[in-house]
Amino acid sequence: MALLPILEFPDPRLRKVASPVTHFDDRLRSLVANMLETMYHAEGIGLAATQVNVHKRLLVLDVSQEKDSPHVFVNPEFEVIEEELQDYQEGCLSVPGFFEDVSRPRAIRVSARDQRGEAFELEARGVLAVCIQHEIDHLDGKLFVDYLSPLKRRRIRGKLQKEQRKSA
Ligand code: QAP
Ligand code: CO
Repeated sequence: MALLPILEFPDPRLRKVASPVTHFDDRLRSLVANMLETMYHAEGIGLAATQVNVHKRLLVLDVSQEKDSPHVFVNPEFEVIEEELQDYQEGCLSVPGFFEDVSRPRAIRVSARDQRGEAFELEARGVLAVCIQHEIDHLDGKLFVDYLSPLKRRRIRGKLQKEQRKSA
């Protein structure tokens, strides 16, 4: 297994739209293992392939307290089953150090495949619904900062670019 480098806002590669996974092979399963290792190491609850510069429709998450419930979603799609919005303070491993409220539909039905190609469906609400919507946004080149005011987004971009220049 290996830790993968995580792209940081405003890297333009975070804006790419990912394409569907077509091969459920050992390469995919090894990518899934590395993404889970990277997510746990970074103390995240979700990670999309886009964030590790792989532009395939794949995400991993674990919203459990014990960090013992990894979930893999390949080619995920969702429909809203409760339009009512919930606010949740979101962060992102690609926007380190910043957390802001975002409103999203509070309940969704998700259909996806696992890393073996097996189809499944689930209903999600609470933090799981937030996390799945946040990660699917990544696959479409969207970030949670896109839901903030232009002023907040600009401040975050400025601070992160300054950090990135220091560490470059
Ligand atoms: C998306 O985000 C999410 O800035 C996953 O310093 C976040 O795992 C969904 C993280 C909140 C629902 C609610 C961010 C860790 C992790 C940071 C993450 C940081 C350390 C973010
Ligand atoms: Co994110």
